[in-house]
Amino acid sequence: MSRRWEAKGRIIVGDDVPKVMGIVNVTPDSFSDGGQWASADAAIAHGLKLVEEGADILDVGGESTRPGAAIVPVEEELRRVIPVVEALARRTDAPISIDTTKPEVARRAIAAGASIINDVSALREPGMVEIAAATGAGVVLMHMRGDPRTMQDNPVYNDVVAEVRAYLAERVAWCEARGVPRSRIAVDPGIGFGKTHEHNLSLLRNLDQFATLGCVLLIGVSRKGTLKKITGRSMDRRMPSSVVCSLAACAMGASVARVHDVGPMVDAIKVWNAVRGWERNDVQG
Ligand code: 9MG
Repeated sequence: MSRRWEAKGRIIVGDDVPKVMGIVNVTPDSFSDGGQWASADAAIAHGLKLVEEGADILDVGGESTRPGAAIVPVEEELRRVIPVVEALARRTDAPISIDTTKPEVARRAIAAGASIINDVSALREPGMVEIAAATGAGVVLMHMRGDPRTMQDNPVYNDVVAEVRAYLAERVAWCEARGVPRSRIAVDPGIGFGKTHEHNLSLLRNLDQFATLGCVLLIGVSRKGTLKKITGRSMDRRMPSSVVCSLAACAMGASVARVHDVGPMVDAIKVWNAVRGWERNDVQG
């Protein structure tokens, strides 16, 4: 497993200590915290609080990716995220990731101070890979079957682990051929994106198989429906299961955990590191 991930010349992951990516949704309809941080001021305050709690990276998104979510026009997405990225880049040293599938949003967010593109469609939109190559941004390539409107309509795989792995391998090679080196790429199997509960569990049980892709592995399970299947808990009571599942993923090779509950996740990593005799290091810059 490569433990190195760079973005705009800065090392985001440079050691074996898992990093915490805090979620800043600037959306009225996100599946887990929709509406709570929808105004720019609220989202900025929330992002700063996550940094205080120990977030290594902030992931700012203006379009919900929950199952069935509506597409947001580019102007509206820009209106939501750019002031938030600008303010957070000014007020914190934490690397900022823009969660978008739209090249224009990525371009403007990077100009406003973001250094990572978190793209649930793995840079498939025309123009996106060129922006990543030209700006030196880090990227997250996530696997998704279909799109958020349709992805949970009876997803079928013969071998979910092999198929998701092959897709990510193909996307990594495709990006490399277009000027985005492997050291700037993180891969993500996309828990909950066009997968049943059994598919999600198979992926989580076999995270070691993604290690051979030679990229940092990022995992996002926070508050997801697959945790409800296991615990029966409603959204507002999924913090403990989110932390445990994210930590289990880190123990199986993930280097970055994308989470809502940054403080509890940071504590979990500190305890895990203490138990194994390590200290939690900060992002090197
Ligand atoms: C935006 N978004 C929602 N869930 C996600 C996940 O699991 N991974 C990544 N990379 N992005 C996500």
